[in-house]
Amino acid sequence: MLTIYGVYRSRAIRPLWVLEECEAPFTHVPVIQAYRLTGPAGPGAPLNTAMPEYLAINPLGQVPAMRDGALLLTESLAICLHIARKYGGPLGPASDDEASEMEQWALFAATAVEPAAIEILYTTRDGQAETPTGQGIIRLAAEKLRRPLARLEKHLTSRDWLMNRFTAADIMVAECLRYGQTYQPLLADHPNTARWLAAAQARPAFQTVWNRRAAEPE
Ligand SMILES: N[C@@H](CCC(=O)N[C@@H](CS)C(=O)NCC(=O)O)C(=O)O
Repeated sequence: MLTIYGVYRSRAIRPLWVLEECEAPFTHVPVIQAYRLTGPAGPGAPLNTAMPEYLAINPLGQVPAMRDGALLLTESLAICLHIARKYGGPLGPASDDEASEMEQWALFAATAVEPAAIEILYTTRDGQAETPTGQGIIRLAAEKLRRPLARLEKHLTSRDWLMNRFTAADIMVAECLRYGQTYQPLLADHPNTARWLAAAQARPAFQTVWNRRAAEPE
């Protein structure tokens, strides 16, 4: 049985969304980030990323991780690709070319979108979005996203999804872009991308994982 380690309030939500879409059975081990706990090593602390038993699974001390038989993966997008290919049916690639296309979108998500989008998330999360410093950080992050968003916007002009149907590519890019979504001008200037992201997030599988995320303690 496939096992996913990581709470919904983490990048584990990416493969958990893929699994929800493909309705594949799995075991969920809700490992929480140690930095979110006051006493991660204390008695009664929940299973967390700093515990030796989790470091034995991922020495980086980060979630998610995935075990599938003898295979252990510790990168969220690699896990998404694996699940989509092996269990996802149409969510995964139907040919070698589609596999390459999907890998391209995974790398685009991780390198062109996530680093700047997460600056927006962290600045907002830390209550800095309205301060002059925070606004500067967010404007700079939005500028870093200008070309990736222009690329997405053009690509989505005549398409509903990144590939010729909804796939794991949409999940990976949508989840990375979500980090920047709180900054309204970002999507206001990119209507095709806004329409695509809204459609992805309206899917029942996303709504399910999002509600599970909301049910977890902040
Ligand atoms: N590139 C990794 C990043 C994983 C990551 O940063 N996970 C965060 C949670 S979203 C984490 O576990 N942080 C705990 C820590 O860094 O101490 C991936 O995409 O899986």
